[in-house]
Amino acid sequence: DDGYQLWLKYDRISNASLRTSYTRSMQFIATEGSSPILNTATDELRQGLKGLLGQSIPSVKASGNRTGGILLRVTPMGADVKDLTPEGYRIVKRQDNLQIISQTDAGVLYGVFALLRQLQMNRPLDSLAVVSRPKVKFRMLNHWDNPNATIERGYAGESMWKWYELPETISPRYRDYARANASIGINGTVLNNVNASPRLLTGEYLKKVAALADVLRPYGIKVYLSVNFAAPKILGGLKTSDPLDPQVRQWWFNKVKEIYQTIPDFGGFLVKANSEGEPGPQDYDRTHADGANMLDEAMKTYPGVVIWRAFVYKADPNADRFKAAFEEFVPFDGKFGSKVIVQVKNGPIDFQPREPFSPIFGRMPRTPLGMEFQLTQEYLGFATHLVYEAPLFKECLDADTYVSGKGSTVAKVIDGSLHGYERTLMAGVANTGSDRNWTGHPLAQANWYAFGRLAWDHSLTSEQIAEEWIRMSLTREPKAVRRIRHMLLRSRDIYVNYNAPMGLSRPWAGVHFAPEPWQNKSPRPDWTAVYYHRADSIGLGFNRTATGSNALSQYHPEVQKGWADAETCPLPYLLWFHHVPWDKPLSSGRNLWDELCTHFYTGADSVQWLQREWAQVKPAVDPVLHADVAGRLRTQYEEAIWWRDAWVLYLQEYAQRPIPAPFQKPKRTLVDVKESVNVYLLR
Ligand code: BDP
Repeated sequence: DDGYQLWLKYDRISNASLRTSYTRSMQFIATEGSSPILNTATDELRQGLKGLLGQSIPSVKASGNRTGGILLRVTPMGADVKDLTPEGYRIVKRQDNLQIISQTDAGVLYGVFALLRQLQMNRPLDSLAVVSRPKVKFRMLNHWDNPNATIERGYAGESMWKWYELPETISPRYRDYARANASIGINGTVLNNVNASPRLLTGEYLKKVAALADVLRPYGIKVYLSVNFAAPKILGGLKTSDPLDPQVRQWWFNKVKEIYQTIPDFGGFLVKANSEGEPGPQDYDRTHADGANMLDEAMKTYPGVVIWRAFVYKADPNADRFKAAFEEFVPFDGKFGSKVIVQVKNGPIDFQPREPFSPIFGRMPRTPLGMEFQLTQEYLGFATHLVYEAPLFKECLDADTYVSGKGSTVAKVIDGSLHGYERTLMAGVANTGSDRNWTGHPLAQANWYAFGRLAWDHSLTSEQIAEEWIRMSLTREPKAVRRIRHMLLRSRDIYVNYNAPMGLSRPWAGVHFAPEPWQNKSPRPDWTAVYYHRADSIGLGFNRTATGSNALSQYHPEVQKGWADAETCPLPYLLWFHHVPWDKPLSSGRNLWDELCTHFYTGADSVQWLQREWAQVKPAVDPVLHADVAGRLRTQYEEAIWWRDAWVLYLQEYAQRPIPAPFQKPKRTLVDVKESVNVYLLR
């Protein structure tokens, strides 16, 4: 297996008695009614059962009086569905049939995948009954794919979308992509980069988008587009893109109409405006609300939504970038139109290996806020480092904002339960590409999987999700499952330890990969590395308390309490909020310098532990895949040492302290490391 089938392998269940007992209850599939999505559900169930049970199960129109089969039923009302939301499902055993029931066709499809998942996990028959409803309404991938097939921050090959071949040629991969997403409950996909080419909005490209929408529709997935705010000027030839200009408004109105004529169930727009050089309403002295509300109005009579990103920060040399998005957005709470969702990155800076949650969560009670996570490993070692991201996502979702008292978690903001948002959204910046195994690093498939599962139900644990993914994708051998699960669960902390421990962040310049903590030249201070760590002869870290930038004040007082005092601030967040003297004793019993070194060294050493564990599971996983991951782990180890050496040698110049025992001094000098990084940075 080359990884192409992801978690949809459906290998025959090896336990013969379990297979027999499943088969006895799965003599036929009866689908009540017919529609593209219901047909998909039936086909998926047949295909899955064929693999798992090793025999073809007939599908029939109605069960009649037969028993021992599976019924797929859509019923908009009634006792079976009244506790469900539209996409939710119920699996029950009744009159000797297993029934999958939902208010909608899509719900039945999700129920089918849930049943198949349980079979793949070899769960006993009597535990198959479940009820499930998605906690979030819009569960979508954001592709940062460009029309020229490159992917911004993509590490798994080129774009999957063959724009030059569309709409005439439909790659079979599109359907396989749809299956994978539907199987984990993803129901939307933004096809193109947030740094949006206006090309996608042309009539020619809308036909191509429509062709993709046709493939995704039977899987319950809608397409969305990122739009360039200057499109009225660039495409429409207007003199302005001012959101209050009547001609501009008319242009968008016409464009939306054209889109819906081409794609009747179009999902909506995603907008990056006035961020990192992209055009936006502020170019005309208008606000984010003015911009979003113009699109909101154009969308009024259509089903789509307007997703407006809050990823903004100005080129102000004296500002703390941490505070920027909050300052620009929170004053507009309640000012956005009825179709708008504001999409916020999980942390205040930018997808760092560990960030505190964005202070915006909980502070805009009258504006639906969506979550943006990044699956692609822009700051997590690209495709050579193993980082299972579920613990990162959970850390943010489980964080307590305290805005309505204890227990006001970010998850409750996002699922709408805290502030009564109806439009709820979780987005993941995709890690997929044209690589045969979809994600470059074979184990990075787990991040795509985990994102979908958490968008559906954020109360699942990282452990549960890892277990599912491993058993469906890699092996069912219990010892190997346990080892790999442990590897996945530890991987993110291992990476943080050698890359950005204790609240360090962004030690990069342009390429977000090679270590450059010394990087201090850029047109903007907040695009240097030294801006973030602030190393000097006294200590390290960014003072964001009241004596510094006071970014902490953006959080609820209870949250501030946890982080405001350097004596009690948990070590993983210490340098996010404090400038700490090198010799300061910490709760660990070590001083700052020694503690940092411990993280860098043990982090890098732990990659050898990953290698050893992986070697142990060799008999239980596919040999080609095993060799692939083993190779990547070797590279990861080299690079972890590279990171460790870069950090300790660079910081040592400020700290002026020896490497503490038992750790050995790096074999190279700082000059050596800088040279190796320069080679890496050559075009
Ligand atoms: C940063 C990426 C940049 C993206 C930007 C964004 O470096 O490529 O365009 O985020 O999210 O992380 O808009």
